[in-house]
Amino acid sequence: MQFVVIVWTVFSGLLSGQESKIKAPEPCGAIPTERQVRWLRMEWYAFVHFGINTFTDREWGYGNEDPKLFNPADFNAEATVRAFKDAGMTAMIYTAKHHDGFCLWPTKATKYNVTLSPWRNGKGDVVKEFARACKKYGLKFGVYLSPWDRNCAEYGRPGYLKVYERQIRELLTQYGPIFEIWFDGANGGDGFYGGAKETRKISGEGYYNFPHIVKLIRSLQPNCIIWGAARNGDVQWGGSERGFVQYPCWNLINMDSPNEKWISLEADTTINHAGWFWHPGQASRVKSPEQLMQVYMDSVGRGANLILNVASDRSGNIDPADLASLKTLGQMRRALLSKDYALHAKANASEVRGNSSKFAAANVTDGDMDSYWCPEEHTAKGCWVEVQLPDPVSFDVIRLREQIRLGQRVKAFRIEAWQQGNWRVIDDEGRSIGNQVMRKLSAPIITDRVRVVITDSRACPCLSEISLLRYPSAPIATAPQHSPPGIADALPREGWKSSAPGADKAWDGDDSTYWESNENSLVIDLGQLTEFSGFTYLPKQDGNVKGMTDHFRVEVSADGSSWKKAADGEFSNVRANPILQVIRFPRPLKARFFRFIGTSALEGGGASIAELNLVR
Ligand code: FUL
Repeated sequence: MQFVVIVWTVFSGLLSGQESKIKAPEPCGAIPTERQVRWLRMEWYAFVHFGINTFTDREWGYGNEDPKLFNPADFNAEATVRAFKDAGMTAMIYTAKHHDGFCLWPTKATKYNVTLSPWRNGKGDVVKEFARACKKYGLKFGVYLSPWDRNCAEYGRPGYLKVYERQIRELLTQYGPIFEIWFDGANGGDGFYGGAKETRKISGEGYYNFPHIVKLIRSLQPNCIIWGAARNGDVQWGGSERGFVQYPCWNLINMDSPNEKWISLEADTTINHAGWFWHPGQASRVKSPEQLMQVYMDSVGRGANLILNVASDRSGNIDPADLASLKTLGQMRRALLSKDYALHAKANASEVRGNSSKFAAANVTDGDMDSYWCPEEHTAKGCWVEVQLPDPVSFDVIRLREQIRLGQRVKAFRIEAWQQGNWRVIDDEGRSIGNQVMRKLSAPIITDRVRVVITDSRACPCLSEISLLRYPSAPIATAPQHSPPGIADALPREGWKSSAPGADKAWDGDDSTYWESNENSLVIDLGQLTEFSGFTYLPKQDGNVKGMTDHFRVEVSADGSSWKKAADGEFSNVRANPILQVIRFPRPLKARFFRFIGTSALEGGGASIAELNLVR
């Protein structure tokens, strides 16, 4: 007996000696920094837009709003952060300064800040309260600091860059660890600029000298993820403000060239259809938990991170309708991730690198994101890894992860299930994996064997996890009431007339059609004298921004010949986020004729409207 033990010890010692000689594959292409790896594992977190716009019903402040307007009655950072924590979020990012330039912390860089507000008698600091609450509840904290500043007299000139740098320094030295700093890409345009009230265009993003800013941030907080910054940072915009990224999703820019660089994607969107800031009446426009779950699948489920905006309202808390949707979304996400049927299941593979346990198939079901299965070096196509369950189970989501520290490799894969003695292809459209991909089947499938066949890869694949999950349905009892995007108090549009060709497309109830004209105005005969107190404008929805009205003037008339102005202004942010715009007049008015004038359009062109409504 003793002899057997000695022989086995010597033999296995030899074996593991040999095994340890089997080297891990070389990284393939650009690889993420540890900062980026940690960040990708955070998956999803909140965005909080809260500032002067919350009190003016605007998306972009002009920069001359009275600081006294900022006066939340009952700001409660802890309640907000607790709600994020309960939903399973890992962090929050706060808009410390939006394009209006109003700073929500007592900065020394500009007078235009929260000390001028009556809130907490001018002694308030929103950044501090959110940072503290995050620390208390174990969430990470980040800041959004708009480069565009419509208040600063020096904006567009070298003087502003000093102001901006000082703001960065303050935020990164006074509030503890900042996990991410967000530099918005919306830049330059008209604004207050210290009273100049003019349009200031900057000469591209070069104006901010981002390489310098990145160096500064790295010196102050080396672990801080830098969003945007003209691709000088760690993470870039997901490409839409609707919370999805394209699939395949590559964390690489300049892929396959000597300048290949790892930059991850962050998808951003807001929990309702009302905008980034809170707006009166937005409760009816909250997205349903099912829609938000889809957003999660189209962002996190494609290998990006998701930042979901849940704005604070005028009291300084989350709107109850948003909160209800967030809560149910959190429950649905938890339900999705709560049971991995593949965890600790047996696994085998077409081949294993050096036959080493370090690279064994079982690594894909051990629940450890760092261990991985890997075939021989030369095998980039046609290899497979299989999961064998003790009993058949029903699932409809397959989650895969790559060991991204060795680069993002897999370019194509298919998934097969063992059914009636054959391998049946259940998904043939896998085109990227990265940190994770969640492939949802059109219907649940029952099987006890699943395999992933790698059909193309940049180098031998290194798969760290295979999970089999069940997609959740909304718990009906807690799902909030919600209505489709729109506005509850819109007036009927029957009987509207216009002599302009195609005008009726602006009120045909079909969001996909639109009126567009080089004449930049549209006169509508409402058919009778009508009382209304505002209007809504839906920008065209076909993704082509050319000709999209972004500044307007509206006029009204009782007889169609003498006109008076009802409102003018900006449809803020329609380029990136072409959602319904709600414009309210200071007081209700009566008119029979309504004239919409597009005073400027994106990328030239006249004016356009997908849908127009008058509101009671
Ligand atoms: C955009 C901004 O213009 C919006 O107002 C919002 O802050 C969004 C997150 O980024 O570019």
